[in-house]
Amino acid sequence: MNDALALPVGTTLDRFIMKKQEDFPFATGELSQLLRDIALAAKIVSREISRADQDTVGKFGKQNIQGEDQQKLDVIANIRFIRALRNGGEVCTIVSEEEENLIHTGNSHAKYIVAMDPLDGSSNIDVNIPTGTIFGIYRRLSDGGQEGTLEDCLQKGTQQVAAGYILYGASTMLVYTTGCGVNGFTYEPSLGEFFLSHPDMKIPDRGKQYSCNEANVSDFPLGIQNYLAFCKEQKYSSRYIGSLVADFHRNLLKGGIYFYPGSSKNKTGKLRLLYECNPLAFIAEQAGGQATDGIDRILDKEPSELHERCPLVIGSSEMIDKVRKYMTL
Ligand code: P6P
Repeated sequence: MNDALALPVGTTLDRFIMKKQEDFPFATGELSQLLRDIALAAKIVSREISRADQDTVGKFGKQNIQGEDQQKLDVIANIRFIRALRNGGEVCTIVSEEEENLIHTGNSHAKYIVAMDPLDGSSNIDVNIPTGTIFGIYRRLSDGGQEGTLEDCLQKGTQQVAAGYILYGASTMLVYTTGCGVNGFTYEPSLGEFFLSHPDMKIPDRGKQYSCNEANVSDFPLGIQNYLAFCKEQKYSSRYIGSLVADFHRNLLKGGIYFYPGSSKNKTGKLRLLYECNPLAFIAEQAGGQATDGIDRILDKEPSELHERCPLVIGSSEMIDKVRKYMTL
């Protein structure tokens, strides 16, 4: 029984974190503090996004490791999360989409690693479309007293101790799991607090919505093309915002499937395993859904590089099973 059901809607995030910590007698409070640090950065980034003036909107003028134009808010969000995690003291090393190499915080005795996409979908900011932060949290494998290692950061998704996302939408929401279900919190800017609004979130086993960029359909694997044809035969609705966190969140609430498959041009697709696929896969599974590369479970994948990409099919369990059938015909 998830004890979130014991906590009423309206419980603050801080109270919720403390309550959950009580369930773990040996908890030291470090993960609780780390979650608070993430929530703090989320509040600051939410304010920056809603402000969106000439200092924050538009291109930064450089490209990130992915060769993508950095938006000013990409850089701002990256700095804000790194600063919050460094000052919070619970994280020794960070993997960020915006940084080619590992970021060592100086907290050499801290036991956690964070892999994050500080602001996914940032090219949508200028047109006021929702964006999101995605994060996964791991325990370091190396001994304390030194910088985190590459091995610490290249752990399988099953090793995540927590994962979540912040959706900067009509309202700002923080959704996370520590492996005991998924809970959603809505931010009230006038009070500066996140409040429990979606306790014990479960994704419906099936839905009638699919999210993909159909412009690429001719490059999709045949199995995916056939599944897409099936969706149209079933008269499902196409819903593609172009912002992964927003599409994922809608499918989590209503049921549905998002897929960014590999293609003939790009076998591993566009999304990154460490800080986009793994955290959302952990959440999807904790909510009763699935996440695969079309066939195999995302969380079982053995990362080999910090920024490696991976095809992603994620959402309602029965829909993911159907894709697997088409992919293995
Ligand atoms: P495309 C945003 O850049 C992102 O990483 C996801 O948020 C989004 O779902 C996808 O890429 C959109 O990619 O190729 O369809 O524009």
